[in-house]
Formats: sequence, C-alpha cells, structure tokens
Amino acid sequence: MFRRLFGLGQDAPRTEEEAKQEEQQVSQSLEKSRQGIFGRISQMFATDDPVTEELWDELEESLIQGDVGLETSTYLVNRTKDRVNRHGTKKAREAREMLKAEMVRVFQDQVKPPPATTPQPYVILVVGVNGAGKTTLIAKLANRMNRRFGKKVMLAAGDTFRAAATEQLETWAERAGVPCVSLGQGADSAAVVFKAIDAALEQQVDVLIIDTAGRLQAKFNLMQELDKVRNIIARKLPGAPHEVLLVIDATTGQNGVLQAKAFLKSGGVTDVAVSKLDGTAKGGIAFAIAQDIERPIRYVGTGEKIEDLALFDAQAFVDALFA
Ligand SMILES: Nc1nc2c(ncn2[C@@H]2O[C@H](COP(=O)(O)OP(=O)(O)OP(=O)(O)O)[C@@H](O)[C@H]2O)c(=O)[nH]1
Ligand SMILES: [Mg+2]
Repeated sequence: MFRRLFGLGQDAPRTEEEAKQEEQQVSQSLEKSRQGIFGRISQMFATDDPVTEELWDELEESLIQGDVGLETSTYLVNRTKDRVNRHGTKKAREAREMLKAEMVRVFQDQVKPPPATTPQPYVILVVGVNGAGKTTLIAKLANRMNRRFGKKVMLAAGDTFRAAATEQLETWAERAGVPCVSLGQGADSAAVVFKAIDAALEQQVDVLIIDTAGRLQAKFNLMQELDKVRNIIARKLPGAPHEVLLVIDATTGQNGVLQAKAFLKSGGVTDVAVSKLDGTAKGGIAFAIAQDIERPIRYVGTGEKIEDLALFDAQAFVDALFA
C-alpha cells in the first residue's frame, strides 16, 4: 500500500523505518479508539453475512458516537453504500474494506502537492485556541526537523500575552537544541516577529516557527492580533508565512472543531495538526476535522513528550483504527 515517505513543505523525507515507527506511535495512540467504537464497527463488519439496512443504520450511529460528526458520518455511509451497490458486494467483510477506502478518501481529498521550491527561511505560524497544544507541537516539530533531519530551526515567542509563555517556549527550545527569539511577556508580538525574521535571515535559518497566544478573552481580540502578526510577517518577508498551522485538540470533540473554525474566518490557515490523539477514545474526530476545516492534516501529537509526533498518513490512520 502507498505510504507517504515524503512529507510536504519542510518535512524531510522519512526512511521506511521512520515511517514504520511513526505508524506504530499513531497506532498506539489509537488504542482507546480501537477498544471503543471503532473496534465495534470492525466487529460489526467482520462476517460473511450480507449487509443489511440495519447494519448501515448501526454504522452511522456508531460513527457519530465516535465523533466523526453527523454530516461526515452520513456522507461516509452513503458513499460506502453506493460503492457496495456498484460492486454488487454481498459480504459485510468486503463492505468493510470499501468503508475504509472511503474513510481514506476523506483525508486525501485535502492533500495538496508539495511546493516546487522551499523558501529560506520557511516560516510557519502556529495558531489555535487556548491550550490546544501549540507550544508543545512547536517543540516537537523543532526537535524533529533539527535532531532528525539536521535542519537549522529557530523559534519565536510570539505569545507575549500569557504569563510564562516565553519561558515555556525557551525551555522547549533548549530541549530541542534550537535558538529562541523572545522579548518577554507584555511585549508587542509584532516586535518579536520582526526581530525573529531579522535573526533568521542573518543566521540563514531553514525554518522559523512562530508561537502565538491562544486566549479567547473578551478584552483580547485574538483574531485581530493574528491578522496583525500575519501582515507584519508578510511585509517583512514577502511570501511568508509559508504555512499557517492550526492546532486542534482531539479531546475537545465537535466543540473543538467549531472553535477551530473561527480561525478560518480570519483566513490564512493552510494546514492542520491534531494534538492529543492519545487522550481520546474518539479518534473519529480526525474525519470531522478534515471535512469541516478543509485543510490537510499534516501531523498528529501522540503524547506529551518531545518525540511524540508523527506525520499524518491517511491509510495508516484508517488501518490502525480497524486493526
Ligand atoms: N497527552 C498529550 N498531551 C499533550 C499533547 N500535546 C500537548 N499536550 C498537553 O496539553 C497541554 C497544553 O499544551 P500547550 O502546548 O501548552 O498548549 P498551547 O496551545 O500552547 O496553550 P496556550 O499557550 O496556553 O494557549 C500541556 O499539558 C501539554 O503537555 C499530546 O499530543 N498528547
Ligand atoms: Mg502556548
């Protein structure tokens, strides 16, 4: 089966072994989902019996329970049903394979071709609601790109709002072995970005990753602030940010997807990372994310440690849900 060895943008190519290891991480983090709803779906379709209308109903209900979302669940059931009818498939076991293929398609519909050239520095702006896992993901990305693929990475502490946010990022930067540009709490985040881009150009950094605040308090207009930061980046470095990565916490379910959608309105989101996959029994949320956010899922967070990051691979993800 096709396995994506080459990632997009700044993902360095994975070796076959690295790909396998990351698949294992994803599979482990889906253990709860497998023991729950998805294991049950797999069981439902594990027979040689013909597929009945009741089975389709039961499937739809289970998908919704698994956080796939109402719309996406209906879509998946209808598409699978069509495929089954087209092929004249009789056995439930065969229908299961068709369901899996349709599930993979939900993700692959969002995949885009990698850019022909990679700008330097390649600037990634990381956004998301409060506590989504932005800072942790940045640390994981920096670690992956620096330690595993030898990229020159720099971080920018653009969250100047929350107390200790700068220190948190600096600590992670140290662990990942990369420099971090900061001006401390209360500073203008635009000033941090300005300084960081200057430093990245001067030091010929490959990848600059910018952290942002995730507060949604009344007095603090997060979206306005993000727009401002994005504009500053673009003015300072035409074409940047090359990637606006939206982090979504898998454990927050449909509500989390709804909140994340607010970031699409202010525009600019190009990619998605799903964090805390290990913390939910409803891994089906990834389908709702792909369908509702309409951006490719690039990474998944599989734990709290700096190594707990995997490239998202649609086929491996679906296989792991049904394993
Ligand atoms: N289990 C698990 N925990 C995670 C993962 N990613 C992040 N976390 C935890 O989620 C919490 C919040 O993570 P942060 O990275 O600080 O989130 P943030 O979006 O930067 O938060 P704010 O800056 O406060 O908006 C921390 O306790 C992390 O350890 C993951 O993939 N798995
Ligand atoms: Mg943070």
